[in-house]
Amino acid sequence: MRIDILTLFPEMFNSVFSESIIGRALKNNIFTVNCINIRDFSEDKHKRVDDYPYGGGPGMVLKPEPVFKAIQNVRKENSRIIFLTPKGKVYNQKIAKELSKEEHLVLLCGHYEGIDNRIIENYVTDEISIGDYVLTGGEISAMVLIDSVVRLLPGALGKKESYMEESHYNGLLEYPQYTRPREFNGHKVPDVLLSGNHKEIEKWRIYQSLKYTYLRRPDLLEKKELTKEEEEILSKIKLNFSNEL
Ligand code: 4GY
Repeated sequence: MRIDILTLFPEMFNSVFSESIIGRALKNNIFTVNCINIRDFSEDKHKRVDDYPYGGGPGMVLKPEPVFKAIQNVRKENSRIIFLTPKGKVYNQKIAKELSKEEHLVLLCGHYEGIDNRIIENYVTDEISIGDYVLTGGEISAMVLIDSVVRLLPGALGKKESYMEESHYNGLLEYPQYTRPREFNGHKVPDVLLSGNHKEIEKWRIYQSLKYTYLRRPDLLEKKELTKEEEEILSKIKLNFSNEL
């Protein structure tokens, strides 16, 4: 996969690509990335990229010409040209999986009051929101998207880092994790995890996943098809915990 980032603040991405799992995936050629400064495509001698909004109002708008030129400079036949905006489709793991199968992502990061809408209407293929809040620019959203997509690329995660989506917990909240010591500040690790009884451990984990999902994200249970065993466990959870909803 190739990722091109169009931004006014390319330096913001330095730490993402030098540190951690994403940095390692880059070093291992799991993907390639290129940060392009939209200002490099400014037409005038003062390198201006913003202007006053037609119709009045506060703030400034990113001019269309430098953004268009930046897009033309990187776009290929099959590029997804993604604008990060609170007006976009709300991002989730399903979209991350879909994007991880693409050959080329172009991430367009806006600033000020936004980008001239003619760019969005005519040259952007996807508008994506990472959640219902407003940031000062699209860079952090682009980082969220990159992190969540790159970890799905073949070879990005080590064996020990393999991800939950692979298992049948898919679509449920994760069960709780514990490590040594067995007792910490008087708080003990659940006995079943020390029992060595793999069947019981598996049952406990399913129970925990279903319980957390029922209490915190019941909307996820609506979407998911449960096995007969899971349905049985869930009905017991409902009897025990409906008072905590
Ligand atoms: N929420 N999801 C988001 C955002 C900042 C003005 C357009 C979000 O994705 N991006 O808040 N972006 C704005 C800032 C220009 C982008």
